[in-house]
Amino acid sequence: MVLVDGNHTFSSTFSTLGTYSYAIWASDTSGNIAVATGQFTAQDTLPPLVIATGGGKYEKGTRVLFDASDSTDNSAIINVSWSFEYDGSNMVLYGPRVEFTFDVVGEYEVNLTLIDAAGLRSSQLLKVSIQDARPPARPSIKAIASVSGGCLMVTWDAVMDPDLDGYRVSRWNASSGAFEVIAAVPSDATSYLDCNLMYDSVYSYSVISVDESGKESDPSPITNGRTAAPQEALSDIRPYQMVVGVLLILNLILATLVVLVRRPVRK
Ligand SMILES: [Ca+2]
Ligand SMILES: [Ca+2]
Repeated sequence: MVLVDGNHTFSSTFSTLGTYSYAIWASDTSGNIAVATGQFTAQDTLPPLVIATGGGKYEKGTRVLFDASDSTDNSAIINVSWSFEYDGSNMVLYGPRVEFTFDVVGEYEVNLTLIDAAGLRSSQLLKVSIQDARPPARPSIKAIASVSGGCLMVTWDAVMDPDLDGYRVSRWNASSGAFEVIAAVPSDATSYLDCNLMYDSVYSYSVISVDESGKESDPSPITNGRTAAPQEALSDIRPYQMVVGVLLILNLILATLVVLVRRPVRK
Protein backbone atom coordinates (compact mmCIF):
# COMPACT_ATOMS: atom_id res chain seq x y z
CA MET A 1 0.00 0.00 0.00
CA VAL A 2 1.32 3.45 -0.93
CA LEU A 3 0.44 6.32 1.34
CA VAL A 4 -0.05 9.81 0.11
CA ASP A 5 1.53 12.84 1.68
CA GLY A 6 0.17 13.85 5.07
CA ASN A 7 -1.51 10.54 5.74
CA HIS A 8 0.75 8.42 7.84
CA THR A 9 -1.78 6.00 9.31
CA PHE A 10 -3.09 2.70 8.14
CA SER A 11 -5.86 0.55 9.57
CA SER A 12 -7.30 -2.85 8.73
CA THR A 13 -9.41 -5.56 10.38
CA PHE A 14 -7.60 -8.81 11.02
CA SER A 15 -10.29 -11.48 11.33
CA THR A 16 -7.73 -14.27 11.45
CA LEU A 17 -6.03 -14.48 14.81
CA GLY A 18 -2.25 -14.78 14.93
CA THR A 19 1.04 -12.93 14.56
CA TYR A 20 1.62 -10.61 11.61
CA SER A 21 4.84 -9.05 10.29
CA TYR A 22 4.91 -5.62 8.71
CA ALA A 23 7.33 -3.35 6.88
CA ILE A 24 7.11 0.40 6.21
CA TRP A 25 9.03 2.10 3.45
CA ALA A 26 9.38 5.87 3.25
CA SER A 27 11.08 7.97 0.55
CA ASP A 28 11.73 11.66 0.26
CA THR A 29 11.80 13.84 -2.80
CA SER A 30 15.52 13.23 -3.23
CA GLY A 31 14.96 9.52 -3.56
CA ASN A 32 16.23 8.59 -0.10
CA ILE A 33 14.49 5.50 1.27
CA ALA A 34 14.03 4.31 4.84
CA VAL A 35 12.54 0.99 5.93
CA ALA A 36 11.03 -0.08 9.28
CA THR A 37 9.78 -3.57 10.12
CA GLY A 38 8.01 -5.15 13.07
CA GLN A 39 5.39 -7.64 14.23
CA PHE A 40 2.03 -7.46 15.90
CA THR A 41 -0.44 -10.09 17.15
CA ALA A 42 -4.17 -10.17 16.54
CA GLN A 43 -5.65 -11.60 19.79
CA ASP A 44 -9.05 -12.91 20.79
CA THR A 45 -10.51 -10.77 23.53
CA LEU A 46 -14.15 -11.87 23.18
CA PRO A 47 -15.40 -14.79 25.29
CA PRO A 48 -18.02 -17.14 23.82
CA LEU A 49 -21.64 -16.04 23.60
CA VAL A 50 -23.71 -18.60 25.55
CA ILE A 51 -27.06 -19.77 24.19
CA ALA A 52 -28.33 -22.79 26.13
CA THR A 53 -31.52 -24.69 26.91
CA GLY A 54 -32.28 -27.43 29.45
CA GLY A 55 -33.35 -25.58 32.60
CA GLY A 56 -36.92 -25.97 33.84
CA LYS A 57 -39.33 -28.21 35.78
CA TYR A 58 -39.43 -31.91 35.05
CA GLU A 59 -41.13 -35.05 36.36
CA LYS A 60 -38.91 -37.43 38.28
CA GLY A 61 -37.24 -39.97 36.00
CA THR A 62 -37.14 -37.60 33.01
CA ARG A 63 -34.11 -37.71 30.70
CA VAL A 64 -33.27 -34.00 30.39
CA LEU A 65 -31.49 -32.69 27.28
CA PHE A 66 -29.01 -29.84 27.83
CA ASP A 67 -28.16 -28.08 24.58
CA ALA A 68 -25.58 -25.30 24.06
CA SER A 69 -24.97 -26.01 20.37
CA ASP A 70 -26.30 -22.58 19.33
CA SER A 71 -23.56 -20.80 21.31
CA THR A 72 -21.05 -18.87 19.21
CA ASP A 73 -17.57 -17.43 19.40
CA ASN A 74 -15.46 -15.17 17.16
CA SER A 75 -12.82 -17.92 16.99
CA ALA A 76 -13.77 -21.39 18.16
CA ILE A 77 -15.40 -23.02 21.20
CA ILE A 78 -13.11 -25.85 22.23
CA ASN A 79 -14.68 -27.04 25.49
CA VAL A 80 -18.24 -27.25 26.84
CA SER A 81 -18.90 -28.63 30.30
CA TRP A 82 -21.98 -28.99 32.53
CA SER A 83 -21.34 -29.45 36.24
CA PHE A 84 -23.80 -29.97 39.08
CA GLU A 85 -24.17 -31.78 42.36
CA TYR A 86 -26.43 -34.81 42.20
CA ASP A 87 -27.37 -37.15 45.04
CA GLY A 88 -24.15 -36.41 46.94
CA SER A 89 -21.83 -36.61 43.91
CA ASN A 90 -20.25 -33.96 41.68
CA MET A 91 -21.32 -34.60 38.11
CA VAL A 92 -19.49 -33.16 35.07
CA LEU A 93 -20.78 -33.82 31.55
CA TYR A 94 -18.89 -32.72 28.44
CA GLY A 95 -20.13 -31.68 25.00
CA PRO A 96 -22.47 -29.14 23.42
CA ARG A 97 -25.43 -31.56 23.78
CA VAL A 98 -25.69 -33.86 26.79
CA GLU A 99 -28.49 -35.83 28.46
CA PHE A 100 -29.00 -36.78 32.08
CA THR A 101 -31.77 -38.72 33.83
CA PHE A 102 -32.86 -37.22 37.15
CA ASP A 103 -34.26 -39.95 39.39
CA VAL A 104 -33.98 -37.96 42.60
CA VAL A 105 -36.47 -35.24 43.47
CA GLY A 106 -34.78 -31.88 44.20
CA GLU A 107 -33.59 -28.48 43.00
CA TYR A 108 -30.40 -28.48 40.91
CA GLU A 109 -28.11 -25.72 39.59
CA VAL A 110 -26.32 -26.81 36.43
CA ASN A 111 -23.27 -24.67 35.71
CA LEU A 112 -22.51 -24.47 31.99
CA THR A 113 -19.00 -23.32 31.00
CA LEU A 114 -17.74 -22.65 27.47
CA ILE A 115 -14.05 -22.11 26.69
CA ASP A 116 -12.78 -20.68 23.41
CA ALA A 117 -9.46 -21.26 21.65
CA ALA A 118 -7.89 -18.32 23.49
CA GLY A 119 -8.89 -19.80 26.84
CA LEU A 120 -11.61 -17.21 27.43
CA ARG A 121 -14.58 -18.52 29.41
CA SER A 122 -18.29 -17.83 29.59
CA SER A 123 -20.69 -19.40 32.07
CA GLN A 124 -24.42 -19.68 32.63
CA LEU A 125 -26.43 -21.22 35.46
CA LEU A 126 -29.43 -23.37 34.52
CA LYS A 127 -31.93 -24.20 37.25
CA VAL A 128 -33.52 -27.64 37.11
CA SER A 129 -36.42 -28.59 39.37
CA ILE A 130 -37.26 -32.30 39.62
CA GLN A 131 -40.66 -33.16 41.06
CA ASP A 132 -42.74 -36.25 41.58
CA ALA A 133 -46.24 -35.21 40.65
CA ARG A 134 -47.31 -38.45 39.00
CA PRO A 135 -48.83 -41.30 41.03
CA PRO A 136 -48.06 -44.87 39.95
CA ALA A 137 -50.39 -46.83 37.70
CA ARG A 138 -53.52 -48.45 39.12
CA PRO A 139 -53.03 -52.16 39.75
CA SER A 140 -55.56 -54.82 38.77
CA ILE A 141 -56.35 -57.96 40.80
CA LYS A 142 -55.84 -61.04 38.65
CA ALA A 143 -57.31 -63.71 40.90
CA ILE A 144 -58.33 -64.60 44.44
CA ALA A 145 -57.81 -68.30 45.09
CA SER A 146 -58.94 -70.33 48.07
CA VAL A 147 -56.10 -71.99 49.97
CA SER A 148 -56.67 -74.64 52.62
CA GLY A 149 -56.77 -73.60 56.23
CA GLY A 150 -59.05 -70.59 55.80
CA CYS A 151 -56.74 -68.61 53.54
CA LEU A 152 -57.18 -66.64 50.33
CA MET A 153 -54.32 -65.91 47.90
CA VAL A 154 -54.72 -62.47 46.24
CA THR A 155 -52.64 -62.00 43.05
CA TRP A 156 -52.40 -58.88 40.86
CA ASP A 157 -50.65 -57.64 37.71
CA ALA A 158 -47.30 -55.92 38.34
CA VAL A 159 -47.19 -52.11 37.89
CA MET A 160 -44.20 -51.00 35.79
CA ASP A 161 -43.61 -47.47 37.15
CA PRO A 162 -39.85 -46.85 37.61
CA ASP A 163 -40.36 -45.22 41.01
CA LEU A 164 -42.74 -47.88 42.36
CA ASP A 165 -42.16 -48.53 46.06
CA GLY A 166 -44.76 -51.24 46.77
CA TYR A 167 -48.41 -52.20 47.13
CA ARG A 168 -51.05 -52.01 49.86
CA VAL A 169 -53.68 -54.72 50.09
CA SER A 170 -57.05 -53.82 51.60
CA ARG A 171 -59.93 -56.06 52.70
CA TRP A 172 -63.52 -55.01 53.30
CA ASN A 173 -64.32 -54.81 56.97
CA ALA A 174 -68.07 -55.26 57.42
CA SER A 175 -68.11 -54.03 61.00
CA SER A 176 -66.43 -50.72 60.16
CA GLY A 177 -68.06 -50.53 56.72
CA ALA A 178 -64.78 -49.68 54.97
CA PHE A 179 -61.78 -51.19 53.23
CA GLU A 180 -58.89 -51.49 55.66
CA VAL A 181 -55.24 -52.00 54.76
CA ILE A 182 -54.18 -55.49 55.84
CA ALA A 183 -50.71 -55.62 54.25
CA ALA A 184 -47.97 -53.47 52.69
CA VAL A 185 -45.69 -55.48 50.38
CA PRO A 186 -42.55 -54.50 48.38
CA SER A 187 -42.52 -53.57 44.69
CA ASP A 188 -41.43 -57.04 43.52
CA ALA A 189 -44.44 -58.75 45.17
CA THR A 190 -47.51 -59.58 43.08
CA SER A 191 -49.42 -61.69 45.60
CA TYR A 192 -50.48 -61.80 49.25
CA LEU A 193 -51.72 -64.77 51.32
CA ASP A 194 -54.49 -63.70 53.70
CA CYS A 195 -55.13 -66.26 56.46
CA ASN A 196 -57.17 -66.72 59.65
CA LEU A 197 -60.37 -66.13 57.70
CA MET A 198 -63.73 -67.76 58.34
CA TYR A 199 -64.49 -70.91 56.36
CA ASP A 200 -66.91 -70.80 53.44
CA SER A 201 -67.16 -67.00 53.48
CA VAL A 202 -66.86 -64.27 50.85
CA TYR A 203 -64.21 -61.54 51.24
CA SER A 204 -63.66 -58.43 49.11
CA TYR A 205 -60.21 -57.07 48.28
CA SER A 206 -58.64 -54.01 46.66
CA VAL A 207 -54.95 -53.20 45.93
CA ILE A 208 -53.22 -49.83 45.43
CA SER A 209 -49.68 -49.09 44.25
CA VAL A 210 -47.44 -46.56 46.04
CA ASP A 211 -44.38 -44.74 44.65
CA GLU A 212 -41.19 -43.65 46.45
CA SER A 213 -42.67 -40.23 47.15
CA GLY A 214 -45.65 -41.86 48.89
CA LYS A 215 -48.04 -41.04 46.06
CA GLU A 216 -50.87 -43.57 45.81
CA SER A 217 -52.63 -44.88 42.73
CA ASP A 218 -56.39 -45.20 42.48
CA PRO A 219 -57.62 -48.43 44.12
CA SER A 220 -57.91 -51.47 41.87
CA PRO A 221 -61.43 -52.67 41.05
CA ILE A 222 -62.91 -54.60 43.99
CA THR A 223 -62.61 -58.37 43.62
CA ASN A 224 -64.26 -61.06 45.73
CA GLY A 225 -63.03 -64.47 46.85
CA ARG A 226 -64.62 -67.29 48.86
CA THR A 227 -62.83 -69.45 51.40
CA ALA A 228 -63.35 -73.21 51.26
CA ALA A 229 -65.68 -75.13 53.58
CA PRO A 230 -63.90 -76.96 56.41
CA GLN A 231 -62.76 -80.46 55.54
CA GLU A 232 -61.53 -82.99 58.11
CA ALA A 233 -58.66 -84.91 56.72
CA LEU A 234 -58.31 -88.62 57.60
CA SER A 235 -55.22 -87.81 59.59
CA ASP A 236 -57.27 -85.41 61.71
CA ILE A 237 -59.65 -88.18 62.93
CA ARG A 238 -58.67 -89.33 66.39
CA PRO A 239 -58.16 -93.06 67.21
CA TYR A 240 -61.23 -93.37 69.46
CA GLN A 241 -63.35 -91.89 66.65
CA MET A 242 -61.99 -94.60 64.33
CA VAL A 243 -62.87 -97.36 66.88
CA VAL A 244 -66.39 -96.00 67.39
CA GLY A 245 -66.88 -95.88 63.62
CA VAL A 246 -65.73 -99.48 63.14
CA LEU A 247 -67.96 -100.70 66.02
CA LEU A 248 -70.99 -98.95 64.53
CA ILE A 249 -70.41 -100.60 61.16
CA LEU A 250 -70.00 -104.06 62.81
CA ASN A 251 -73.14 -103.47 64.83
CA LEU A 252 -75.06 -102.66 61.65
CA ILE A 253 -73.83 -105.84 59.94
CA LEU A 254 -74.76 -108.02 62.96
CA ALA A 255 -78.22 -106.46 63.20
CA THR A 256 -78.81 -107.20 59.52
CA LEU A 257 -77.72 -110.83 59.98
CA VAL A 258 -80.02 -111.28 63.00
CA VAL A 259 -82.98 -109.96 61.06
CA LEU A 260 -82.24 -112.31 58.16
CA VAL A 261 -81.85 -115.36 60.42
CA ARG A 262 -85.09 -114.73 62.34
CA ARG A 263 -87.21 -114.07 59.26
CA PRO A 264 -89.85 -116.92 59.05
CA VAL A 265 -89.61 -119.08 55.99
CA ARG A 266 -92.82 -119.17 53.89
CA LYS A 267 -94.06 -122.51 52.84
CA1 LIG B 1 -13.46 -15.69 21.53
CA1 LIG C 1 -44.28 -40.88 40.84
